[in-house]
Amino acid sequence: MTTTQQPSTLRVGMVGYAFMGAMHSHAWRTAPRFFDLPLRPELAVLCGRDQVAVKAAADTMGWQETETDWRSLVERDDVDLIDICTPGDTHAEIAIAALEAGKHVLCEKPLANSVEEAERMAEAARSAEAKGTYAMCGFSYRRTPALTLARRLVEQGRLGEIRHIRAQYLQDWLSDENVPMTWRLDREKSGSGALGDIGAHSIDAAQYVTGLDISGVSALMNTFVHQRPLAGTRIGLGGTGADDGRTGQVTVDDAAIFSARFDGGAVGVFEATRFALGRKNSMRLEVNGTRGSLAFDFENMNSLEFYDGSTDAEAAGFTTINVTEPVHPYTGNWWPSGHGLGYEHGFTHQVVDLVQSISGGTTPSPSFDEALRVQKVLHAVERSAADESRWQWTDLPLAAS
Ligand code: SOE
Repeated sequence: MTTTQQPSTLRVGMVGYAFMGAMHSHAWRTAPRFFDLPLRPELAVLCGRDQVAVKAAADTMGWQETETDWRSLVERDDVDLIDICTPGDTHAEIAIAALEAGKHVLCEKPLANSVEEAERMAEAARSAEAKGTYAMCGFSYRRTPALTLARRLVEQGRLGEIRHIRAQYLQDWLSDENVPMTWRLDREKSGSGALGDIGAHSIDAAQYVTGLDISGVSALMNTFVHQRPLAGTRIGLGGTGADDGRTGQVTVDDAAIFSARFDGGAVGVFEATRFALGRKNSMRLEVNGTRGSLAFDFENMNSLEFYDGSTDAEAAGFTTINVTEPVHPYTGNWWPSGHGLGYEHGFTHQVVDLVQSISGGTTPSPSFDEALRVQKVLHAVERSAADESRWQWTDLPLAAS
C-alpha cells in the first residue's frame, strides 16, 4: 500500500476581519487549492474585539475558532503564523509580540505609522529570523503578474539603464465630501492619508520593479475636505454617514505628490490621491530606460505595455503583452490561456511566496527591512511637504524685481 505524505500544517491566526481581513482569508483558503505548497495553511483562529461580529465573520470566511484579544491569540501554542489586518497604529505592538512568541508574521502595509515603530519591527524580524521565524509585509501589488513580469524585463536588461519612473495611484472614493469618517482619515490610526494608504504601494512597486532605491524627495501634500460626517451603520470603504449632523475632523492628507531621485540617477514623479473622480483603482507605473519602456495600469491589470527600443523605427511602438499566459509569473496555476486574473490573486500569490519562504528557510520579500525603507520614504515626503523651503517653493505671481 502506498501512502501519500501530507504536508505539515501552517496554522494561521488573523487579527482583523474587515476588507483586508476578508481578502487575506480568501488568500489563505485559496492558495493551497491552486498551488502545490510545502505547508498546508489552516484558517485556525480569527481575532477581533467584538465577540458576536468576529464569530459571524469567522463563520462566513471559514475560520475554525475565534479570539477577542490579540494577546491571547499570540500566546496560543496551536498557532504558527499571525496575519495582521488591523489599522496601522496596532501593527508594531502585535507584530513584535508575535515574533517574540516565535510566530511567523504577515503584516498589512504600510508596515507602521512611524519610522521609529518600523525600525523596532525590523529589528524584531531580524532577531526572529536568526531563530527560523519569518516576517513579511503585505505589499500585494508586487504579485500582480504584470508587475512581476515588469520586474523580470528590467532584470533581463530589456529596459537598459532606468531614466524615468512615473507612478500614480488614483482612487476617487473620497471625492464626495459626504463620505463619512473612517480610520483611514484619522492620523492616529493610519499614520497618514493617501500617502501611506496607496502612495506606499507606488513607492514599493517603483523600487521593486526597477530594483532602485529612492534617495531623496521633494513633496507637496494637501487636505481638501477637513470635516466629514461621523460614520453611520456602514463604516469604512463605501460606508454611509450618520444623519445626525455630527462631523469628525480629517487629520490626514487627501493628496500627496512628490518628485524623487533614485540611486543611480533616475528621476521619478509620484502622485497619490483618493479624489481623482472617475479613477477607481488606477495604480499606474511607467518606466523609461535607455533600451525600452514599460507602462502598467491596475485598471487594466492583465496587460503590460512594453516598448522595445531596439525594434526598427518603422515597426516600433508600444505593444500590449496580455499577461495571461502560462509562461507568465503565477498565471499557469490558474485558468487557461487568455482568461485573466483579479485583485484578489495578488494576495493569494503573497501567501504562496510566504509559505515557500517559511518552508525553505529564506527571507520573504518584502521583508520588514524593505518595508522600513518604504516607511522612510513616507516620512521624508511628509517632512519635505511640511517644510516648503526645503524645495524652494516659489509663489506666483512673482514679485517684481
Ligand atoms: C483603500 O484606499 C485601499 O483599500 C488600500 O488600503 C489598499 O491597500 C489598496 O489595495 C486598495 O485601496
